[in-house]
Amino acid sequence: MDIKKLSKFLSLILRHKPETINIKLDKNGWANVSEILRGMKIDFATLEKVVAENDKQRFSFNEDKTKIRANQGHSLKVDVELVEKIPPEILYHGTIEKNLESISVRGLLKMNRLYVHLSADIETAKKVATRRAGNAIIFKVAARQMFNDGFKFFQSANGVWLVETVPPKYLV
Ligand code: HQG
Repeated sequence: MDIKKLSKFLSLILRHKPETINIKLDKNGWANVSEILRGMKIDFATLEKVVAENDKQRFSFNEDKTKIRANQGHSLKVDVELVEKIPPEILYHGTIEKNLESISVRGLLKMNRLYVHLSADIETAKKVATRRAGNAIIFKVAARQMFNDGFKFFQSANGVWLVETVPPKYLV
């Protein structure tokens, strides 16, 4: 069983397209584990492995492991009960050169997802950038200044920083 492939499939189901396996998420982004197992044609032990071995801890079970959801990255409008947090002085965003001009003018936009994703360190931002073909560039975001100006920051259960938008003046 290819755990990475299953993880990608699970991300698709829990973030973007639960209809792929004919299921629905509740308003907090939870899917029933029984429906996931049936839809993905895997057993519970395999699902536990997918969750435990995930390099970015993308998924969480509820307490009795009857439900599962993605921690971040959704395009579906679900409320995963993100915790509002005071960000550090600087956060990072990795992207590719072809977006540079547009980002400089329009700022960082959430595009298809619910939030702009920011990283706490440059290394992680580099990894995000190099998922795509093209020259990687890293933006520094004056996160604490944004927070002081009233922007809300959240940190997902797996440590990703999220914000609705980053106007260009906060890109340093
Ligand atoms: C870019 C993965 C032009 C933005 C990663 C990015 C991350 C603009 C793309 C998580 C723009 C959106 C999210 C503007 C933003 N003009 N381009 N004004 N504003 N962009 O995938 O941050 O592995 O939605 O720079 O590791 O790349 O799936 O966001 O290139 O944590 O768990 O528009 O997804 O996590 O792309 O990645 P995405 P992202 P997972």
